[in-house]
Amino acid sequence: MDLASPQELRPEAAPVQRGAEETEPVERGILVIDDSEVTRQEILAIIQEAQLFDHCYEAAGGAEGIKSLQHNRVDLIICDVNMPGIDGLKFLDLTRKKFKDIPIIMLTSARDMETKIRCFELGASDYVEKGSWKERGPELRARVKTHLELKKSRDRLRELASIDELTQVYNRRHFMEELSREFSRAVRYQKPISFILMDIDHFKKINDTHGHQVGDMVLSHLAALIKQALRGSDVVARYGGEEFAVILPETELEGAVAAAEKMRRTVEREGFPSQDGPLDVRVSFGVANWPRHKVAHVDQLIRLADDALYCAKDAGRNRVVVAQE
Ligand code: GH3
Ligand code: MG
Ligand code: MG
Repeated sequence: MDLASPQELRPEAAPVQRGAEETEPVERGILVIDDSEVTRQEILAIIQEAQLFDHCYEAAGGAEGIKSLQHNRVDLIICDVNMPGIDGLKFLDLTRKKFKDIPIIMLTSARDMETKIRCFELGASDYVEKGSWKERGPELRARVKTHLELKKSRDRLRELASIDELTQVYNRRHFMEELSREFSRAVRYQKPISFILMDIDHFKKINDTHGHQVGDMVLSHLAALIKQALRGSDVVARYGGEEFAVILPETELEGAVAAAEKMRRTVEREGFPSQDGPLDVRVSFGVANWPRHKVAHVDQLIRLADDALYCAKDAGRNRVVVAQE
């Protein structure tokens, strides 16, 4: 384990929740880190009894624990303090920044108050004193349950704060975070990434003719159509009033154009439900791709897609235009 580069830890390696309205149940995971195999098995037996997790991961030390975090979706960590190599305190120190959303319960020795306090200072959520697990089991289970519930509420709040209420896709603030993260990841791993910006054609007219409420319904219906037309790994957001944006990770320019074309056709074919009967809606698209478009910063990628969208409008709307190379 290369301790010199903790910034390389990638919490995003775990499956990221993409769709705003997540219908699939989330699979929960727990990681138990202890150098004693016997202790690990005892703890896992206690945890399994509560049936709170779908996956149990174990690690014999801090380094192995970090590796497990990078590869698995973990919702709670139980970590021993005293271990050879990267011990519990060092593990806290190395992981708290990148994995701050995951509660950690430390296993401490009974009378060492100083270490318990140090654990909290380093970001631990709680501790349980080591001892006979027959006695301590119910306490450990109760604490695990409480911290898992707290994490679920925090996850839910964060999810709500990142979603556009009307359309139930990500809001712009969250989208921008995702985009810079995905863009740096694409550059670091030399994988392509595509970006689509789209804007409803003559939306003002829909509002003026049918009223703002119908306009709102068109926006939410469109968001649902877009999501249906895309892959689960694509990230959809409401970028502005009647503008939407999509990140397509690991997608070449041709794939992104095909996706935009698919969305364009889907919208074109759809009668958007309204009190005045089905409405025709059209959308224009601008597409950009790294590395096809040699941009150094994510803002330039957005700018290119925006220029292409403008060209699509200029060329008569209801079309997909690729940014100039
Ligand atoms: P273009 O084809 O050039 O894009 O024309 P447009 O009419 O769509 O563009 P314009 O920018 O002139 O108008 C956008 C309209 O979108 C104006 C604004 O009132 C409306 N709009 C923005 N946000 C909302 C919203 O949340 N709900 C509703 N109903 N309308 C919105
Ligand atoms: Mg418009
Ligand atoms: Mg607009």
